[in-house]
Amino acid sequence: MAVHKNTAANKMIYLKDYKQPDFFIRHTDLEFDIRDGHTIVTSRMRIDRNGDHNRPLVLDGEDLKLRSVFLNGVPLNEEYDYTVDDKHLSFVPMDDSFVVETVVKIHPEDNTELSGLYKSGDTYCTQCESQGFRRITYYIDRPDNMGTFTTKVIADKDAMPVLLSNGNMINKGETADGRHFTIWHDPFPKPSYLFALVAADLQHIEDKYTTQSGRDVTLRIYAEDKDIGKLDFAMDSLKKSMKWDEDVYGREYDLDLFNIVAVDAFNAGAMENKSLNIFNTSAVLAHADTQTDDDFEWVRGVVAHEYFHNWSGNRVTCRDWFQLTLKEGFTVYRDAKFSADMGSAPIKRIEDVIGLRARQFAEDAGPMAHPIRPDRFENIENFYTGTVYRKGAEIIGMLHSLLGDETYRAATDLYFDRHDGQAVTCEDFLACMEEASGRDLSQFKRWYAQAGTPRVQATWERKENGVFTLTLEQSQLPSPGQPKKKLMHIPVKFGLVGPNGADIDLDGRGTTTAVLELTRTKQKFTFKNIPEGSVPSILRDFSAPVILNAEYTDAELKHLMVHDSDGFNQFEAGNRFVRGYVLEQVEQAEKGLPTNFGNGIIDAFRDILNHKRMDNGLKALMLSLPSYSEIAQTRPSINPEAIRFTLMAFRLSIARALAVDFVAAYLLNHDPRKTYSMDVQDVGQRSLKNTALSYLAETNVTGADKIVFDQFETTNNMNDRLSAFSTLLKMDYADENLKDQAIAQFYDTYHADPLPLNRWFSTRISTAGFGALDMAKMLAQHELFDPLNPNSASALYGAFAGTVSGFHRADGEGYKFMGSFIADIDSKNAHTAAGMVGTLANWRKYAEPWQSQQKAVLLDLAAMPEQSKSLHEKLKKILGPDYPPQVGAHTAPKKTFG
Ligand code: HT7
Ligand code: ZN
Repeated sequence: MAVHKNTAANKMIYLKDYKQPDFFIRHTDLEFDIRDGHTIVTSRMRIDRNGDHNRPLVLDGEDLKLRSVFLNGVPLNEEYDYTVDDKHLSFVPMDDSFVVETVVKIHPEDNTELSGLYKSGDTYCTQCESQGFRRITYYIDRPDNMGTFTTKVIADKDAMPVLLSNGNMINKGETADGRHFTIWHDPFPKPSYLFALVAADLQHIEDKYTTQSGRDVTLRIYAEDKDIGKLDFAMDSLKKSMKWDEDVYGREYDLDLFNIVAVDAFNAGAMENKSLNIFNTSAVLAHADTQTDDDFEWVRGVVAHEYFHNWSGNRVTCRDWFQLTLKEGFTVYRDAKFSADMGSAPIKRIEDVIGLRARQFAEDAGPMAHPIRPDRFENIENFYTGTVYRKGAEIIGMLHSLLGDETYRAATDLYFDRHDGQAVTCEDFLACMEEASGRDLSQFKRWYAQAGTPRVQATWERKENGVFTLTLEQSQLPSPGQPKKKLMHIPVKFGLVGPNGADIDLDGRGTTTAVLELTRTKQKFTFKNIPEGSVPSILRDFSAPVILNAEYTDAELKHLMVHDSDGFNQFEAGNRFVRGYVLEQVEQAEKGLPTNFGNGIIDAFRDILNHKRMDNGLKALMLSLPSYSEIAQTRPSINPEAIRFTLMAFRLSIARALAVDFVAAYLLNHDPRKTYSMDVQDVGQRSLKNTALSYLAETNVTGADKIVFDQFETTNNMNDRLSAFSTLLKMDYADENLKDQAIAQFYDTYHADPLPLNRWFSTRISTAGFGALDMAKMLAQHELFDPLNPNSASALYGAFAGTVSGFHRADGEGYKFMGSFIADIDSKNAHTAAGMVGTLANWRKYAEPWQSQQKAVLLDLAAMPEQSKSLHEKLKKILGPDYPPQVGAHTAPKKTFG
């Protein structure tokens, strides 16, 4: 049954209060007896006192039915020997080393939180990060308590032929009553959050990898029988990741077996449990018939990410949850570089920066802003954020830029070697960076403690004698709890693009990109012998997570768009150019004045489309408009309707003006007979072709709907099918019969396959325009919609939140619809509820009536008599001073234990 938490009991936890655990659990023998309707978990823990004290042993536990406790083999009695409440089991041990055995009963079948041991369909699986292990058995459930584990899993042989846990299988057999068991031993001491177990009826594919030192590793990926043909890409990605980590970081895999298991119901993308990664099916299944190019890239990235955690996270783990970015920021950085090496580096970088700006910058500018290493939290589950992950990765990238390739590698070698087997802090990581480089990083460390996005203003001056002076100036707005900001250490990669389009030698020694270090409020950088007409390319490769303001002329931006050798800045020049035009027009629309886009921007788009040397993938990115979120962030008071209208009008004027060019680009790049591959050129070609098609569909060119429908019907891959499906449903001028046919055909083909079915849900909502709310309401009643499955919930409600004309309706009904979902789901899956409430986080930035309507929904949620800890903490932050004081002072009904 779902658990309602007592919000009044929420307690703030501070980094400064960190103390080592009073006891360490050195080894744990676990036994899981999985029965229909319940599981009995027996745990024998070998425990040592840490230091000289007589404080009690306090074990964490949640939703457990305690059956018995033994100390050194002697049963303990609740009345005299131990105390137990709904969070802890504790007693005072006399010995310095002792053995505790507990037996508990749990109900995985009723676990809708998907934390601890739960069932995804017929598969039993676990999710223990960050505090799920305490929902399996009593334990010192914190990352600095590391020990070895031996795990016995007993279950019905026919229903669950596959029984897995961490490490190596050391025994298996049958029980006297005809069931079967396996026993696993993991020799690497680990925290409980890395524990995993799977009991299921699954099939697998198998491969082998020989490590650089010559050890053979068996690789297996498990999935339901129906999905077994969709695992090859993940296996290939795994092998490539293993090789890449050896080549680039010198890190080798350390066990004989590496398992991945795919499950349908999962609260995140995947989990890096030691040698038994558990994956959301959306992050492992990849097939041309059912997944898009983006899905394939997501699979490649997540497989790599979880594999890389074996070193950045598992072998070297976090001392406490405040240090989460130590493993997550670092690992995101590692997986991003891997993906860049496997595909197109500039495109990967551009996509990551688009994502960073849309989500992390918005988070950093709102009530949820926090440093990459927060110094306080109520519930760590709320800190798996864009800031900890994505901004955390940017900070590692900046260190890499400052240290250079060789020194960065020496520093990571030092970190892994020095801290192997330990639970450490961000300071430990930075100490290795300092030691290997001999640099003082004390100012740089502020990136770990300071929230918010710094701004950099760039101005420049050219003198007739060829001297070029760049002035950089930094500033930062206050963020919640941090009214005054300190100066940051910002690496700014810089180049000059000469009048002929070639990079200028900046120092007479062939340097074309320099890393300028901005550490003071204002600094000048001077370059000599710079030819007239050279254009500065600032913040190449987006070398720091900052907002760069630079007063470029349109001509300078066009020069960079066409010639910059840095792919990111080539994109950025186009983006800056378009953003300028869009913002001007949004201001017009806000005042109720007509919009007008002029010819300059149309010509720029034509130049991009017809550019002879530009990569197709880059063209497609440059032809897409800035997102709603990107524009919204720049507005002092957000009027969603003005932004939506402007973006729509802008797309339409481009589509009309360049209709002929888009037809040509489509025909040139559309080849329905081509075999599907994830080759970079092919991905770029599909991307450009589908962008052209979507523009084309905005016009009433005769027969455009037939072209789109034809692609939908005849293509050999989901990428093009879904793109055509979405384009067709959005078309104002399409034959309604064609739309109905496509909707029915898509559903008939994929309704039994949850991942493409989710696309059917989300696409119908995102293409419904002003009908988005009615569509979402209708689909929420669909028999195949499952709000308890996070993928399904996000396909419907996540897609709905992205619809400006549905979610941000002027009558507030969109917000109410979201609010009632959050209220319903919170008692069943707090993770989903707390995630969805983020869609209302920036309510204060909205103009009226949107602001009051969002606030009303938030206040209703805050007034609920019971909220999960996660939702409660978020509501308090989001509402800030408007959080009603009486709420949260209530006491939830006391849970009866046992
Ligand atoms: N380290 C993993 C985090 C994770 C997680 C966190 C909260 C709730 C559910 C979760 N599932 C996995 C994923 C990763 O970053 O690799
Ligand atoms: Zn991770």
